[in-house]
Order: sequence, then C-alpha cells, then structure tokens
Amino acid sequence: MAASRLFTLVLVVQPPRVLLGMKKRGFGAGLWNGFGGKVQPGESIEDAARRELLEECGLTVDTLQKMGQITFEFVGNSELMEVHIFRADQFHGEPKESDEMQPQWFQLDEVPFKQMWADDVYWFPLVLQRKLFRGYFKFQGQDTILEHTLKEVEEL
Ligand code: 6U4
Repeated sequence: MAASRLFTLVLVVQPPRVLLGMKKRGFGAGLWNGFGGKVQPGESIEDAARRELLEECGLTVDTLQKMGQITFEFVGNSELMEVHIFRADQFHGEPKESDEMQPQWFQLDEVPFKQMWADDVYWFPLVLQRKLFRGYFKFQGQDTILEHTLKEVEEL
C-alpha cells in the first residue's frame, strides 16, 4: 500500500449559491475550488478543515458535515492524496480574500466546472444531494483522469 497524505476540502453551500475560492498559488493554482489543505501533525481532520477555511477565506462554521473521501493518485508521484470533503451550510463572518484564495459566490447552476479540478463535476452533485461517497481518481498531470471509481456509501 502506498503512503497517503491527508487533506481537507470544505464547500460552503447555501442554495442557490456555493462559495468557491480561486486558488492563487501552489497546488491547483488557477482553479476554483473549495477551501482546504494539509492536515497538520496532531490535528484532527475536522479541526484542519476549520483552520483552513478560516485561514483561506476568514469564515468560521458551527457544523461541518462529512460528505466524502477521495483518494487521488498522480502518475509519477508515489504519495497518494486522501482528501476529506465537508459541507457547511451556515457560517460566521464575511468571505475575504487571503494570500491563497479569492472567494466568490456562484449560483449552483453556474458552477465553473471547466475551471475546476476535473473530478469535481463527478462528486459535486452528491454534495448538493447530501449523499455520502467514496472515490478514487488517477490523474495524469492536472487535467487528465485516467481512471476513477466513485460510489455512494452509508457512512464514512
Ligand atoms: P501549503 O501551501 O502547504 O500551505 P495547504 O493549504 O496546506 O498548502 P494545499 O493548498 O496544497 O494545502 O491543499 C490542496 C487543496 O486542494 C486541498 O484542499 C485539497 C484540494 N485538492 C487537491 N486535489 C484536488 C482535486 N483533484 N480535486 C479537488 N480538490 C483537490 O476538488
């Protein structure tokens, strides 16, 4: 089994809108995405999700709902990324730009999938429907999905 590194990803969903951030630097720069990052040593996954949401767009949340878990493999990189995806419905504060992210609200029928990670279009509808899921995506570079699995689960 290859080693994996833990990441978080938070979608703030308030139908008919969702908050996304334009990643300004680093991994996934130039793409709209939820807010998140690496889980630090000694930190729970949920605490990491809250910390990254606050650091990247200035929001705090009471409740984060676990929605999904996706393992990403990038050809040529032996370390897998295990991304834990959460949904937040309520938040405190005003979204504000950070060094890493420029937040913006999108209507749910205008989510910019062409400027997002290629996997997002597969699982984002499940987040909206509050369906729990597990998946695996194998990428070549940042654009090409070579193979994937995605299934709904009863619990995470
Ligand atoms: P640094 O620069 O070390 O502070 P950090 O904020 O800890 O970075 P970062 O930005 O590298 O971590 O985290 C990557 C973010 O991108 C995480 O929220 C997970 C997310 N992500 C990675 N691959 C993704 C993919 N294929 N689809 C997706 N989100 C992805 O929707």
